[in-house]
Amino acid sequence: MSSANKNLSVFSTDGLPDISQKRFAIVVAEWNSEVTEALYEGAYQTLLQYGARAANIVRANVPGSYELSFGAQVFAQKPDIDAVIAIGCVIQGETKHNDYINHAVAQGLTNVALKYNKPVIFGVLTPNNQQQALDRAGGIHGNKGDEAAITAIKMLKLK
Ligand code: RBF
Repeated sequence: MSSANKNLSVFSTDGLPDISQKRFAIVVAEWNSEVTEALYEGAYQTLLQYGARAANIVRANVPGSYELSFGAQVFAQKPDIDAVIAIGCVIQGETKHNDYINHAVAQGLTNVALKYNKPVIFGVLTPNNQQQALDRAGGIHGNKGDEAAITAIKMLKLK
């Protein structure tokens, strides 16, 4: 397993840009909310930690991860939004719903980023079970929400 024994929230933060004037949208799926709330907190606090202003961070909820693409598009098309972070958690079940949702949201978020020429970050966990999700939402493998925020900041530097 690629993430075994790694704290995924250890990342290089050298040379991050000034984001004090940047505006962020965080779109959060309500499914598996124990996980997605923890991811959101990680993303939100990390943006603040690296210089974003609270007034420049907007949040919107969508019912499930499948709806993240549309939610991301609503914000990406706004001229005053610089980057969008999509937060979700799709847990594998007995059927293949997770495959369909994961592929759709990955493709959908990519499409939104390319259409609006803005960073749209894939902060979606795709675990086999709840424990794997919790391990990556503030547990032994760090918080992927933190990483999503850092990724957004790094992508703004690229732009
Ligand atoms: N949404 C999630 O964000 N995470 C899930 O684990 C999840 N599991 C689902 C399982 C099934 C069988 C279905 C039908 C939907 C699931 N959804 C899940 C909701 C999905 O993202 C979306 O909100 C709904 O399909 C409505 O478009």
